[in-house]
Amino acid sequence: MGIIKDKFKAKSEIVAAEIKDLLKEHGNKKIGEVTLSQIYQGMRGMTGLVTETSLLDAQEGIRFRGYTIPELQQKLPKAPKGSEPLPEGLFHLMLVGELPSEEDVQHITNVWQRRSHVPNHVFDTIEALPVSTHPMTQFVVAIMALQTESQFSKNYAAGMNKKDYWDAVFDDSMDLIARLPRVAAYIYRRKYKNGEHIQPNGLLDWSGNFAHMMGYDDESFKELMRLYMTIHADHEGGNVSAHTTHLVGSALSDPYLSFAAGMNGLAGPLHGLANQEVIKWIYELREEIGSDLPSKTQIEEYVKKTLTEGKVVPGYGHAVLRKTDPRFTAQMEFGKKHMPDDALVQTVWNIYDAVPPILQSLGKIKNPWPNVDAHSGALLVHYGMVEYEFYTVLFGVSRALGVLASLIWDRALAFPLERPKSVTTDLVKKWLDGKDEIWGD
Ligand code: HAX
Repeated sequence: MGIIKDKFKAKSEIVAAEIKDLLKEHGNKKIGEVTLSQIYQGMRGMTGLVTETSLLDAQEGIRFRGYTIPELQQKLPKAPKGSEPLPEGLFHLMLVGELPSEEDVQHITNVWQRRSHVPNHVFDTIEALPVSTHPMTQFVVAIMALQTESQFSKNYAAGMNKKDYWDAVFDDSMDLIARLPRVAAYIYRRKYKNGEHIQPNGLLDWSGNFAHMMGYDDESFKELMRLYMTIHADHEGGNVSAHTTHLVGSALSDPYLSFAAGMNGLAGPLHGLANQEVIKWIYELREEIGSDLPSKTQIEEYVKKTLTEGKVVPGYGHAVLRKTDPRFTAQMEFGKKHMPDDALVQTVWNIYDAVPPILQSLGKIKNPWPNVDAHSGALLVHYGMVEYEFYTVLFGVSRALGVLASLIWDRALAFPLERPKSVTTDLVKKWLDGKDEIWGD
């Protein structure tokens, strides 16, 4: 593992020194104001975290270390004869802040191949759950079962020096990323393919091997997995899965505990579970109207019905973005290239036509445009992966890349326990009446 670890160590020491100087000189500078609405309404737009791996712009979408998704598609190394980026390359970029060479990417593929062994007790733990258990629950339970392997918690118990935290978090994170595809594929084959498991192929890249273990050896599905694993990896630090992993990690919970916590957040329908909800919603729409290719008018009526029933239109809206998500666009491009005539994919595009004006007309929705989850399921269904309850697990495997790269940075930069201040409404009222001085201006 030397090469990537040494590179990270050198880089993080420079950044840690820069931050020290920066805080010494500017530590008391104010960075915006906090409003009452923000503390009651999900802290939108309140800057309160540092995440090095990526940055989200409301108008433009995500940039990973300064690079947009189309730029990554152009600049990151690809599989032989492939045209989508290898997520190993994105991980290198997020971790050390530099575009990788082909050799850098091969090195990471090799490291993850070498470290991918999953102990038997993890499979036994999954087997102890009813097959009907939601795949995300099985996934989180499996990650928790893997926690027996944490080097960080063993070293901590043995009295590790705080200077070495990052090193053990690095090792755990690499092991965990290496093992997740095997765990996720096991859950998929267990639940949907009669428990007929497929052994890993040690010659394939991380995503290609994941596709193979799930039972999809079509080269264009492997390409989809490479794109999918790249675009879902990170979305700066405030989203629920990233923030939770970071928060739990700040208590020095090891990477397994921290990542499992983040995955519990990803399993919520307003976050990662939206990718299953989108396909479920389209299937229900198709069933209701009795056609595989609903017209724009039929879609519009169904959207209005969804809203009247007090439900959200899954795959639309975002807490930060105010434009079509570039991750949606990247998947749309993939669809146009590989399956332009697919009825479900066309339906996703027709929904894209129909939904934004309706959401906009309500006047309260800040972003009527599609997010990443509006498109992903339809591409998977095209290749026969119809089991939509599994989709959030795919998202989770990818998300590990970003949140664990960030967790390594958190420990290398010696970020402390995260503990913001909370208040009661009673205190807010007293403050508004000018009666409380503890929380004044
Ligand atoms: N359908 C119906 N109503 C919506 C909506 C949608 N797609 N998006 C927002 N709204 C509603 C909100 O529920 C809120 O209603 P109330 O005032 O009645 O509570 C109002 O519009 C204002 O919300 P907002 O400020 O525009 O959006 P938020 O920042 O509060 O929420 C969400 C952002 C993503 C949670 C929201 O847009 C939503 O629920 N979308 C549908 C679920 C979804 O696709 N989630 C995935 C998001 C991306 C992601 O994390 N992927 O993993």
